[in-house]
Amino acid sequence: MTRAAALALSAIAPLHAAFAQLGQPGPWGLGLQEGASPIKHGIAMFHDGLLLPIISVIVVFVLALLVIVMVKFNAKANPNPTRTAHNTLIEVLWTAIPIVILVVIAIPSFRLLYKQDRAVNPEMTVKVTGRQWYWNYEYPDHGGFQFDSYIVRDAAGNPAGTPRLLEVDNRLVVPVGATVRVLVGGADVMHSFFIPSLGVQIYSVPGRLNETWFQVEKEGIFYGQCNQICGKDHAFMPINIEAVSKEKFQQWVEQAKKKFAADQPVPVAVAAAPVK
Ligand SMILES: [Cu+2]
Repeated sequence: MTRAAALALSAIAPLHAAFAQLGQPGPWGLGLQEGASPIKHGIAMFHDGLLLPIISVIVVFVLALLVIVMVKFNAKANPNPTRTAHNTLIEVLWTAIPIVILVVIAIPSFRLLYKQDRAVNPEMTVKVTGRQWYWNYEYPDHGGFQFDSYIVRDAAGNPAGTPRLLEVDNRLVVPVGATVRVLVGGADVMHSFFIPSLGVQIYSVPGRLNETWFQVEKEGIFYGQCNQICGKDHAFMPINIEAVSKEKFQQWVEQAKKKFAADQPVPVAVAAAPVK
């Protein structure tokens, strides 16, 4: 790693700690959120370990060229400019080197994208439906109960002790350590299911079922938000993923089955009409 890249990394590393509050933003936050899933670790490695060093080297190189040109080849220092029009070697180099750099970036990038794309041996599936302006969660492997998840806020934007505009009434509860397949659909317009600390971002598109997965590594609440402009309350449809132990998850499932037994999905045509 170059000195510039090492400097850039050392400046960012301590600030990662500012995000330790379970995936919500913190003061002076810079860089990526602290990760809690294998995909997020892959994304952080890809960014901090590969992209940032490459970008840093290119920035320093281009800046050095600019300074050299300004100092050595200004009108005063160099009154008789050369009339060179071609240099085959340089032209081959400035074509070939960027290609090599892009290939070096592309290979791990595609590897990560394909890893994100399909769950390998998922232990359970949840179905997520984006609606104007809330989320609907369904547990097809646990009897098929489903419920809506709305933002909880007071006049100041957040009830005491909860992060601003990120709290919901019903969380998406999952067991810690389990590979959870997520099927994402849309009921009205496009939304996006986005949980930065788990490395999940997938579009919720009407008439289409998208797939992704996550595996939460520690217990806690992981905050996310809709990430596709979807109407007037786009900013007010947060996502809470609560990772609990397998035993607690089973208890929650039993309670949720009773609690949400009467909940029926809102038909798409009704949901598409203006609500509230
Ligand atoms: Cu939205």
